[in-house]
Amino acid sequence: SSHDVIVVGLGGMGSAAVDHLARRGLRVLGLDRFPPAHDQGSSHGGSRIIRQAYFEGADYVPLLVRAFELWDDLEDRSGIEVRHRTGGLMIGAQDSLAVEGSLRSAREHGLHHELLDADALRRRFPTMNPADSDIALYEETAGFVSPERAVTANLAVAAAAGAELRYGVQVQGWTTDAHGVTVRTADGVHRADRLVICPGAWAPALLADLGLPLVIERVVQFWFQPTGSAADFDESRHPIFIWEDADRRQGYAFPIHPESDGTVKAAFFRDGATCTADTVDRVVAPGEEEPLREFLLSKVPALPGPLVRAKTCMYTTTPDEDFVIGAHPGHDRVTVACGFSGHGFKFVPVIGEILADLVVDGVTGHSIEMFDPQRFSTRS
Ligand code: PYC
Repeated sequence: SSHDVIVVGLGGMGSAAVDHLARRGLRVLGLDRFPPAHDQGSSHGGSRIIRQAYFEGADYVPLLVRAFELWDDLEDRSGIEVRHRTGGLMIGAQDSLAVEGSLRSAREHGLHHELLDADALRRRFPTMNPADSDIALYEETAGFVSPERAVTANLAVAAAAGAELRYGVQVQGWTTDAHGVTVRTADGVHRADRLVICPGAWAPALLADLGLPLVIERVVQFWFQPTGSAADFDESRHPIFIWEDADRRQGYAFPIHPESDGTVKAAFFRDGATCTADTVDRVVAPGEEEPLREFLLSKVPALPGPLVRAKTCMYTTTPDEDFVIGAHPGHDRVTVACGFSGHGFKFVPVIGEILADLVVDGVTGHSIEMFDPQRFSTRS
């Protein structure tokens, strides 16, 4: 066949996969049902947090260290600015997951960080109104990336390295045989030696045979105009933050930046309503922002001013909130990456590297045991 590998899905993960595969000299065909850097999946909205003191688990830290190197490398190779270094705050009670987990990761991996008590937090970041019992871990290298710019950069360098990228092509199904893979689309059939599936929220359809216990969540991102001075929320002085309350709800926000139109983006992390990618209600109802507004009002009082915009996005969440990456258990020519559970985008370039390792070498030097696609069916 004319291609070594077909990559289905060119969102965050698939766009990184076509980049890393094309760089290694493979003849790559990338397919997506939407235009480049579209807003129908999970890789849009102008900003995604990046951080290394990872409260979700210290095992993620080596991947994050590599991802940060690769974000810089992507900027260098593409000439497209993707990364904003704003610093980041994980805030909550001493025993909150946000604080305790990030501190554990920072200490275990020797990551540079500062601990701020409530007074120090108020002094240093005057927009913040913590309870006296709140503390914060500050990480200077944290910040955010633009998902649209990241996807655009990945696709540009992949195309420059020879990848053939097709958009507006819906994949209807795929099969494998002794000689290769066949991908059926509305436009016809494509053959290759191998297949990489990065389906995002379409995983239940494109990977139905895996029987993964995924929940697709509808999450809403809200853009507020601060009531306080816009300068106080500018990325030059305001960090990203994730703030956990006594009910373990986590709200997060990004500072104002040149592409945010004077607004601060904020949302709740996780706890979206269950949906499917094809039937998700993309209309945001009047008043949907009220729980978030109330959450933010006590914590960053000048943040939630007039609501300027709101937009839905989707998470593809696994029971343990760890990713699904590896060989398809029933098809050795097929590699899958999905289930990023609302915290995957910061890993995008290292996932591309891992997928290229798996396709080209059959193994990767990165630790991916915890992402085993078969872990949910293994009886212990
Ligand atoms: O992964 O940092 C993250 C994140 C924040 C909100 C949603 N995901």
